[in-house]
Amino acid sequence: MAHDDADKSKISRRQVVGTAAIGAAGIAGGFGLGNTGVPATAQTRPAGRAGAQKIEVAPGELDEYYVFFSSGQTGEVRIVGMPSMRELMRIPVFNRCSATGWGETNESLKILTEGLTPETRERLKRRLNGVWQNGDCHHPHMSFTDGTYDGRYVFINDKANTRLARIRTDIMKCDKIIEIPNQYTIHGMRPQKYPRTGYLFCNGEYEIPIPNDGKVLDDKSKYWSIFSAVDGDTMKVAWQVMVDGNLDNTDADYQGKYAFSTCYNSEKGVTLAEMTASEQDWVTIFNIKRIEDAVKKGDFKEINGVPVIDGRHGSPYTRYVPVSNSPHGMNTAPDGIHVVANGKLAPTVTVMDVRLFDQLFDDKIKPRDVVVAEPELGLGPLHTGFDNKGNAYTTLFLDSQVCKWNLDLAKRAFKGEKVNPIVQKIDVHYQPGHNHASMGETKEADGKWLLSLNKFSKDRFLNAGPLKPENDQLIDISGDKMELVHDGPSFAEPHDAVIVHRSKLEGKVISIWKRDDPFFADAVKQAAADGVVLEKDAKVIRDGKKVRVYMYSSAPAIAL
Ligand code: K7E
Repeated sequence: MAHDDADKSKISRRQVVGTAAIGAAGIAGGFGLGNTGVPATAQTRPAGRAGAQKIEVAPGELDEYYVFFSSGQTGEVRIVGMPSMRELMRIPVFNRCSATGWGETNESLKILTEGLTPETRERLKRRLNGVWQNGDCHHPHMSFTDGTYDGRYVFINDKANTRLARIRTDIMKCDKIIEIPNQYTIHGMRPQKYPRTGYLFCNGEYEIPIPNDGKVLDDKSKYWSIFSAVDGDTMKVAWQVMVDGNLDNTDADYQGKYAFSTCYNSEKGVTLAEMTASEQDWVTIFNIKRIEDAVKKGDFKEINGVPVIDGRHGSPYTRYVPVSNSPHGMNTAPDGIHVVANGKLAPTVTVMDVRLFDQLFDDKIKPRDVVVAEPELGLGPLHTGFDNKGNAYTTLFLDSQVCKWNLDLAKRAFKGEKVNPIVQKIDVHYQPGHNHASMGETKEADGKWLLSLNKFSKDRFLNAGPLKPENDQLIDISGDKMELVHDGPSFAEPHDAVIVHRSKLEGKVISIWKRDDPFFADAVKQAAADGVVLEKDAKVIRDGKKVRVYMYSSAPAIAL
């Protein structure tokens, strides 16, 4: 903990890295080994569990929080109890699950195919059994009402095949999947927080020709990115905005007026050198009211059944705020005022004040005038979480640290006062992407726990082969100092999670299926047509080349 001032007596992992890197033996032994041959992590780890809050959940006790994790290329959503960090359930979405039949049953195949574009359905019909075989889940988010979780749905993106899925939280099953036309990939995805969800904002990260009908293949001046708003109730695309640059992550305000996305490659380059040439890229701000009015008055082009609005530079519907090169995470603070764009290639994060956005859209101020702080935190700032005391927690990917900093101090420093906004840095193991504070993405942030989702572990778990587990580390943030209290291995690659207090789901998650649940509606309809009473008939119906078997089971007996 080299940067933890109170902890100077302990051996720094950074010092150990420096020593080990000198000799080949050190390199062969990995950077976790110092002179003693004991993993550095074992030396720096506190002997007993630190932190003021209890993490043990005794037999018979329940966790206080649900954590909904994405899973990267695994294509599913996972439910973990916090603080015990026990995995409770997996929800198959874009993957095939032989334990539950997802991707095999008629019900799941219908959900996996009915929301695809006609072109994709046609394409998949001829191969791949009619469905995509994978997905890439980055961003799970719960629906909101009035700035906090309402326990209705969890939404998850598929970056690989440009899909958005909805999970019903009463049964913890996916009930809708749609493919979004006119864009390629959905990366950043966030729900509207106010008045409710409402919209799901989906960033089309990669630029493509619009429409992408195969006519344009190599003229990059005809390639654009798309920002989509999907109606979470109907799961239909409400509108899209064509913008400059590659959209990365997104978030929404607590007033229901604006959404905003980080953007890289403002250069419109195609090689790495071209894409990172400029000192600055930008945050694109979307004016929801103006866009809705544009849809009403017809200021759009309809492409593949969706109103597409021109939001490129000079448009009344967007504003572009310059920030340092290639910003990544986009996080609105629970105070409802501050929005943080995380630097990625720059060591800074940029803080904007949403109360200034009206004036920006009315051209009374310049884009950079909405910036109220820009603290330098360390190398590779990716994502920021928040407590309820005005502090922010930013992951530093290259430094492998979480940096705790204070919003108010950062604003004062930006105005020229000699104050240091950095409160504390803590080592995490290693390479953190997202982090999350308990309820920290809502107005009800409670400042109790922080999860650091680290993309890499070494020496933290029993060796299970060359592919190391990732490491989701639990940090107690209830006191003045962050304390690491638990290491949790996880399989590829969660990226992101949301931490939902269990009270948000109490009484909402059912234990027994209702007989008339729409999930089974087709089977119930077919049974009625076959003259079968589902609860008591055991019958085989032969219908041409199809055979339908009806049976019930009441353990240990099976009806047929
Ligand atoms: Cu930073 Cu796709 Cu949210 Cu990964 S993204 S870390």
